Amino acid sequence: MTLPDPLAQDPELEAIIRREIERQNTTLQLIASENFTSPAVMAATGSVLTNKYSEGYPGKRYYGGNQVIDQAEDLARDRACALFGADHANVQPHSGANANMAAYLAVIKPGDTVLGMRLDQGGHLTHGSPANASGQLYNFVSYGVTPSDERLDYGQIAELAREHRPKLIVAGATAYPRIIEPEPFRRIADEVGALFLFDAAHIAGLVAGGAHPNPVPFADIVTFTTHKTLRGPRGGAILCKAELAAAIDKAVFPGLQGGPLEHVIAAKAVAFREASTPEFADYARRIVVNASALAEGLAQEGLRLVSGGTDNHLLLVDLRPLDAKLTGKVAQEALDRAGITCNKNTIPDDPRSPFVTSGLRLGSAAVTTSGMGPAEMGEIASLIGRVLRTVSEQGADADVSDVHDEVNVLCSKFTPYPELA
Ligand code: DSN
Repeated sequence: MTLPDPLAQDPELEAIIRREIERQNTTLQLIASENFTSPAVMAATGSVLTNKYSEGYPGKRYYGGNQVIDQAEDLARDRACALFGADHANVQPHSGANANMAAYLAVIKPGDTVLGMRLDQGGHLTHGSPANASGQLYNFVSYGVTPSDERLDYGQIAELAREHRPKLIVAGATAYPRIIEPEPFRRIADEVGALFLFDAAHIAGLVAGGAHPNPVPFADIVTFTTHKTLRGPRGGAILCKAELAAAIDKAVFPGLQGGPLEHVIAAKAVAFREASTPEFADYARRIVVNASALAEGLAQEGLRLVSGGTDNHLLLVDLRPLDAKLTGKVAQEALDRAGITCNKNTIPDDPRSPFVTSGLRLGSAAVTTSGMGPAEMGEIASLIGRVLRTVSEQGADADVSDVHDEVNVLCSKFTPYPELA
């Protein structure tokens, strides 16, 4: 695959895109919410479907000329339903955040009580953070992980639900390395008469590949993103029970969004098809194997894994056992200089602010896509250990170029887009 010729007429932008291809091809991508999507997904995203206005839904559009677009959106909806075993799919949300806000708009009213996981315990902004519209519009009551094992305690969540009688219970996380069991949430929701929303943004690919329990049979609504472990285009989607279909669709459009991005919806259809193959199931399994291998390697480097390890694609690393003064911010910047891309992250009950943090969040989805396995995870753990020890001993601006050279060699053997290089 080559870049489209017309881009050559805009050398300024072409150079920027080439620099980003080079960055993705030559450095390690360990951000837990990122992946390398396929050329087919990128081709659909870059297609003429971007030209069409199609407010509404297949068969019920506000503008003419949607007879072909309808087929693409129907294909995406049908494939999403088949992949996850859902009654209904809305594939129009531009992002996971929009999917969550649309779900709230569909089933609760401003001021209603909702139970969700606190952001600094692993939840998401849209799970009631005061900085987000969700926290401003709704009365979120938060649960977190236990101080003892840093895992969800379904008994504690049940107690909170009994005390606060929420209208909606939200499960799901952006920084929780363990399996989230949908079944106990369903039981709690039934006991207090709440609806149950599972935010599967991070784990949608693991669910599709059979490497994480599927929340669809248990939840009233499942929201997810299509670009993380699912490896599709950047975007969101909502699955729901048949009886909520009309409310969900109305909430997405006209409730929250305008014209859908039909080129992205077509790319979602491509990704749903890719995710339904045996190769993808094997990919999902390898993501989990690689995350475990990375966790083991990092523990050997003297780092502490929040909750002691991982069951999914992500790891939360507590830097303090290696160096109590080393912050996530300094670690992220030093790793960036070494060609290792990840993000600083609060760990449960972190004494530092979200801009500084005591931890790092790492994920294995992208490096697994590029073909790496457990041996490379061991190598990456040792490279990370070297960078962190260097900054710990020599200061935040320490030279880590020797590690960068080794990262380049490793990436030259596992290049995600060799055809674009
Ligand atoms: N930005 C996403 C993540 O990294 O988990 C959450 O929205």
